[in-house]
Amino acid sequence: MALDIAKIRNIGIVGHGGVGKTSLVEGMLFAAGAVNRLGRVDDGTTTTDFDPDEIKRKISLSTSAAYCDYKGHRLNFVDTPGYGDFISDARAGLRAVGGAIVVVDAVAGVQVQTEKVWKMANDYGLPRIVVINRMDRERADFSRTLDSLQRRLKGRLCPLQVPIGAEAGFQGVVDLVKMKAALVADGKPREAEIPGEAMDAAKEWREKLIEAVAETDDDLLAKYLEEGSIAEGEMLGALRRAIASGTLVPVLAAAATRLIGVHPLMDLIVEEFPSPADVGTVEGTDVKTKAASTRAADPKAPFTALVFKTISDPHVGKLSVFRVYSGTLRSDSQVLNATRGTRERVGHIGWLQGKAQKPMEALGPGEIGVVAKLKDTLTGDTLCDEANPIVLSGITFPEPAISFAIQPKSRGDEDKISTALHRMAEEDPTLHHHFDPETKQLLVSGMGQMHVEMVVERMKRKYNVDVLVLPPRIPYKETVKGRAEVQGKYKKQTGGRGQYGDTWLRIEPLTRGGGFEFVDDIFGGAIPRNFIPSVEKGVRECMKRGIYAGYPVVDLKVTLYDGSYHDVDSSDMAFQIAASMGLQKGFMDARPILLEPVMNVEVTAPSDNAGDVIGDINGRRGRVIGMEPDGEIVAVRAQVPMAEMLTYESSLRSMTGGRGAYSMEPSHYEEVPAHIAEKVVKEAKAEKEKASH
Ligand SMILES: Nc1nc2c(ncn2[C@@H]2O[C@H](COP(=O)(O)OP(=O)(O)O)[C@@H](O)[C@H]2O)c(=O)[nH]1
Ligand SMILES: [Mg+2]
Repeated sequence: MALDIAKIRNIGIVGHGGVGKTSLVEGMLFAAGAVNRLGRVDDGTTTTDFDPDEIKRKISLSTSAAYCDYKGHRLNFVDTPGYGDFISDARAGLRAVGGAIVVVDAVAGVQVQTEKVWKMANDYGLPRIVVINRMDRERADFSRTLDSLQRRLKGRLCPLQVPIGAEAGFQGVVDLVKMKAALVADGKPREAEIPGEAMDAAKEWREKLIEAVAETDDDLLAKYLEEGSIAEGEMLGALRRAIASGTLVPVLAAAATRLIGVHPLMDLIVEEFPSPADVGTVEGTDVKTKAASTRAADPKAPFTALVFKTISDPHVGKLSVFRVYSGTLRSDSQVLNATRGTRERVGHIGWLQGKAQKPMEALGPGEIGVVAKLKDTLTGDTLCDEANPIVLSGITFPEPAISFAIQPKSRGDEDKISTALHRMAEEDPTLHHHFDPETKQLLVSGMGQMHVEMVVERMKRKYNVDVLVLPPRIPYKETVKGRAEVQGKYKKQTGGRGQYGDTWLRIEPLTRGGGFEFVDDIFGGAIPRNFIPSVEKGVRECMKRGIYAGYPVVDLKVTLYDGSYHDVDSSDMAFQIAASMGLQKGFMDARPILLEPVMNVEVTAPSDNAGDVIGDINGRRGRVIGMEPDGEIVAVRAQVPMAEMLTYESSLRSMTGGRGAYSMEPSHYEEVPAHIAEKVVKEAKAEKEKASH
């Protein structure tokens, strides 16, 4: 028996790291009786922070799912990480839900990632509830936090509650709709009359709430202005519509670890958040016709689901966590991965409670489920009925911001590393890795230093390989600015048959990005036709190895315009060597230079730090190309040489007190200033000497 769609609520819990999201989920699970002990982040006992890395660090690193039944409703929670390096998991989590709970800290107020997740929720058009949590802390302040919310987040935010008591004396909240106090005693909710000291604030804020609700509805506003009040029933109806459509965002107060404000939050979710049935249909692209198509949230419709999280474990294997949009998925069946066009066998399916699975026979629309061991399925893929293929819009992940080179500590571990990285990348779409043939390094790229460090730790713990992390070698390139004409001649006469090749080469630069051009300008058979490809090959191989500092040569035109040969001693090999000798000499005569990769960098930082951020970029030989203020956050776009960005993460962190974030991607190559090129060449020579000893 599948769940009643109208009774399902899928909720994403998002916000800056450390504000109490995981604790709030735990509180709700406990309040609903889904767990019989209230787990604590600090003890590593919560349902949704079950990974050993999360327990060790006491922070969420990855999206996880849990559920409870409350007042006849199924609440599916998607708990997301709040730290910058892992925030794209929150975006993926929000893709699958019908509403978001945005948690903020009652002391810190709006933080960098709060603004990010707010934008994500906007992108998906999600209704949301803001919870001001940790109200029991010293210096917790509801109205100041509300102020920062209203100033920095776009939308109509309005308290639905006011707190009773403050800091350690925080006891509960006044429900401004019912005008009753919601307290907790021994973890159980208790309704009471509004205590005298909270009465004035309650009356004042109720008036503001009515005004805010009236403003969401023109007819209601007219009535309110005329009569000075609105009937309870009308007001509730308008409030419901405003919350469901996101035109009004209610603000609540809570102390998750003390279970204060937890029941009222669940009540609000049940009463005001839309069910998957309210949303009705999901849109996608019909695979056969390529036209837009929809699927209804109906258990009898063709099956459609989206995978929003992949968990990979060396023991359990791969788990795909998905949200069903239409139809019914049965265990032991077969589905189509419409994104990849492959068939997948579905074995056991079930609900997820943190790391635990509850096996189910069938899962219907609106449900969040898990399936093990799909072959080709990754996060963002659509699973559907084979006869009715449809692709839902996927999930986009940002490009990596930082790369490190990794090296096995013990020789022979290369295969293990590659298996581990492959597995981890399945689970984490923001983790990339590739072998760079130019620098001969295995590069691991991620969203930040902490992300890459995590990957390395996980490799050790889960896959039993120890690696060294090195800064990546900068993939410099070499070219020339001048021209030269040289002779490359190779002649050897030792014993039997000799070697003879003789070439004259003209070396010239091409424009940036021009690559390589080889021109055969031999007339009159100075070199026989059949040896000319050998000359080109000699030139190409020499370019690949590099001449000036051992980096590949680009943007070069080489013209073979003369030479000579020997009837017996000339050979392919002799001409290859001759050409290579010629190029090596001519290249150095033609004013060689180094080119370096320049990155497009985007930094977001608190506006107060804008001056420091820009000064620092200039100090890194960077060019600021744009600046966009966005509330109290400023986005700076710049181009900076890659070589100057290796230490950026820690500088940005100390400049902005951890509130800055950045991303970068390669833009183009530019000439390295002479004094820096000199150093790079020197280092390359030293390295070469070392290697040859
Ligand atoms: N005083 C107090 N501490 C809390 C509350 N909620 C969470 N915490 C603590 O805040 C820290 C971060 O909580 P966590 O749930 O991991 O936050 P998340 O990163 O947003 O998931 C932990 O040490 C929690 O025990 C609360 O309501 N009051
Ligand atoms: Mg958490």
